[in-house]
Amino acid sequence: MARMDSDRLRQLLGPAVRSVTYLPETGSTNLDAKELATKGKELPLVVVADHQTSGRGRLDRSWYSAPGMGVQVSIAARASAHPEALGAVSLAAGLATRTALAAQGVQAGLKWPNDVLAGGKKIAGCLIEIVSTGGPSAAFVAGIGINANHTQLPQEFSEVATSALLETGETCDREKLVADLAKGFLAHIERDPAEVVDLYRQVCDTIGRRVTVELGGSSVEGVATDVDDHGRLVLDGNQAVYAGDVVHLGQKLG
Ligand code: BT5
Repeated sequence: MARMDSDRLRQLLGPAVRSVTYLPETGSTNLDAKELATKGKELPLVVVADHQTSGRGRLDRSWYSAPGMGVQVSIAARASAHPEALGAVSLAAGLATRTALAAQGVQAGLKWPNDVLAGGKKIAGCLIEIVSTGGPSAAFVAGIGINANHTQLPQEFSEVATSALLETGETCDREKLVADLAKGFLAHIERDPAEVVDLYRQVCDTIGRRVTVELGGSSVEGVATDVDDHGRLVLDGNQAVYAGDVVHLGQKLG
């Protein structure tokens, strides 16, 4: 298995991150980061693994990783005390992933809230979880999985998923990808949440499309007209959706 160079990773991450935990293999980096944060480890902290045996998606779904191929990273940090900060955290994870992939030659788009798609296929996903550590503002873990150097993906989602290597034909630099992502994400969460939402609106591929949003048992359909200051998706100009799985039903409307 190709292992990340953890010394290089630490060097690229620099002093903005208080602690970096590199693991050749773990169950879930989100669980590891939550445990470290709950035990009072100084934030922000980063946990990176070359492989996850129980990688988690949203709503108890699972996240697939192939040993030494992907990027599995979790960043535990504290959100600002601003009421809109947590919505912006979710958008910031997608934004930072998109930018870090661009530095590896992958032009990706964002499906609300933070699925990262290349050529319409999922290349990365984000899972944000709140952690109770006390203190003046919420602590959270942002877990991001990126299909980096996979030469193929399991048949069950090969039609709907891709990797950086499959998109560019080049092996991507996983240590740099992690460092760019973590530093970009931490810079975003220092910003005014309204600024993050503005940046997000400029690159969100969902705005302007007819969509279905699956809400766990029910679904709504409409035209995604905006993302509001809380990071919610606005349908038809008047219905704000907090969470859900979006399906893009067509091209962007003029
Ligand atoms: C996500 O969930 O997209 C969030 C994934 C977050 C994974 C990271 S890895 C580091 C950290 N530690 C963790 O344990 N988790 C985080 P969701 O939107 O629910 O998408 C999950 C669905 O995507 C699955 O049900 C599959 O259909 C599909 N899927 C699973 N693995 C995939 C992969 N590697 N690439 C593309 N699609 C995948």
